[in-house]
Amino acid sequence: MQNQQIAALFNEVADLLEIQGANTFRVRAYRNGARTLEGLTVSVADLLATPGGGLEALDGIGKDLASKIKVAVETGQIPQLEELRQQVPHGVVEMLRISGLGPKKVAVLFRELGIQSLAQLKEACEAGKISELKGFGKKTEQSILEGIPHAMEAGKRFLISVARESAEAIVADLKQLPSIGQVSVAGSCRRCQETCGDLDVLAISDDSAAAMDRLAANPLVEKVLARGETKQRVRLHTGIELDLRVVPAESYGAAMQYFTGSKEHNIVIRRRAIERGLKLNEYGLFRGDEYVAGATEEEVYAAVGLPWIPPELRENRGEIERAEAGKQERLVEVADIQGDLHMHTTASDGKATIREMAEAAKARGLKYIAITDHSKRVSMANGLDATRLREHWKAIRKVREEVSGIEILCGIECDILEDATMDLDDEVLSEADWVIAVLHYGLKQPREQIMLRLLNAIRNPHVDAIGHPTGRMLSNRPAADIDFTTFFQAAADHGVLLEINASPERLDLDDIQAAAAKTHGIPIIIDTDSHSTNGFNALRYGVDQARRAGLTKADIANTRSWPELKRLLRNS
Ligand code: DGT
Ligand code: CA
Ligand code: CA
Repeated sequence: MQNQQIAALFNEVADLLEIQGANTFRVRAYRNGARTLEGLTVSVADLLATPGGGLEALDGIGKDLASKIKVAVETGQIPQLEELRQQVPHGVVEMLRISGLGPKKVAVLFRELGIQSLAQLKEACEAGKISELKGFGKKTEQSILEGIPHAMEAGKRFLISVARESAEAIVADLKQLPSIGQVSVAGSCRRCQETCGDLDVLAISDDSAAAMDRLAANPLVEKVLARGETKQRVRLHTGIELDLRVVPAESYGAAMQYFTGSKEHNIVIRRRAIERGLKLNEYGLFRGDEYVAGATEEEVYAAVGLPWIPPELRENRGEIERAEAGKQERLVEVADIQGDLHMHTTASDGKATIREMAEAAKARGLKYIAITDHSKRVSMANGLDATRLREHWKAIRKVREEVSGIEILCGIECDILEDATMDLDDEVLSEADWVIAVLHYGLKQPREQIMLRLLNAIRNPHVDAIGHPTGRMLSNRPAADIDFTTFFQAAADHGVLLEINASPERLDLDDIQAAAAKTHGIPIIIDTDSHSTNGFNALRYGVDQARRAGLTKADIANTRSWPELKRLLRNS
């Protein structure tokens, strides 16, 4: 079991306890533990394996949680959670995916109305039963009703961060087996999609039984759902299901190509094979009955007259035509990124100090960072007013003096308020090195008001970039209604940069929007929005999103040095 997975289980325990009305301190203990695990750079499994590894010494992890982590690493389970899951129906937990419905409200729906599923919740809303409950009201009822379709969709898929961590752990474990040659993840996970419906793993072996036994014994696996000659389907404790397919070496490339998808991409590739008198399937490329190729993806693509195409692009959105015309460009890579312009510290809702963030960024090879804590509107996150912000900047300048080898910018993540004004006035914004403007509240406003807010922010002479432009959260918050053509045109006209926020919950802009922004000539920044020193781990998800948008190093502003990036800004 990996950190993120255990953290997810702890969060689930906390949710379930809270739904049951348990003591707040108990609930908080699990949430704090989860947050600590999410923020760790080392794996808990390694900590446990090191004598005196110091799990208990970690912030938020006491004796009790430490022993639960140990059990989770060894068995893939938290026994208490299994019990709680028996007590609270799964459908009740699913209601938590609706934005605005926390465990306390869900508990009321469950206890007072006996609602046990999203479908029942929908019925109750439509019958007007929710608004009759104490603490709910008509507005809440309407907002719940609107959130149900999104919650139903989100439930079927898993965030890429969760999916990939599981997939990589399983691939690494299968690699240990001597009878396995190559093994790799395929499907949407290999294409670096934002979310995955299930995982697809391929392995070369002539002993498929050994491979399947090994997978079945993996502590991440909850249950074997089906097992055949060459294919096994399992469910992991996180809930995600995984297909393992065992193939012979001569089919590996063809199988990787086939099972990486997407279906839309594969249809065109297969058609190209047919046009060349070939037949392509997951076993290989054939002329009649004669095997022509299939051991590597490169030879499969070459046989249909194409260079190898990066998995991130395989959506049949023009990548095949570009590859054919020799117009494949080198996509941006994690190593190209020189700076990170969106992060938090203990001044607002971050876990680390300015200095800790700077040291961690430097250790990862970043050359500059902007500290962008929240502005005052975000009171829940201890947002800063002008006075506190100026104090904070003073502290940042001090750290800048003390830490060499990295540029530390005095920034701010400034809310664009519901009435389209900025949360901080121009005078204080004008003193910042870097201003990233964002929508946090009122995301459900009508398109006209959302656009007014975004356009006002873009026209504000002190705003350098718009962060997580749509405001969406993949698991529970739909995007704001944006007229993208107008938005991109305005950003391009005023020299405002746009962000791909790398947090796996956000990945905002998405691939299609980021590609559209590029056609307007807008430089994109990829930021981690780190709330701890481990937040920098998210960079790869942002880079993957940019790659799926077809973006190159030149398209990403923070692949430049800070002085060069500054030249892109209108205030330079
Ligand atoms: P997911 O799991 O919903 O996140 O998305 P994928 O892309 O991983 O889809 P999945 O797991 O159903 O199948 C993996 C890949 O296998 C898919 O991307 C393309 C290929 N594939 C599966 N079924 C078909 C099919 O009926 N026709 C074609 N051409 N390809 C298929
Ligand atoms: Ca899949
Ligand atoms: Ca699958």
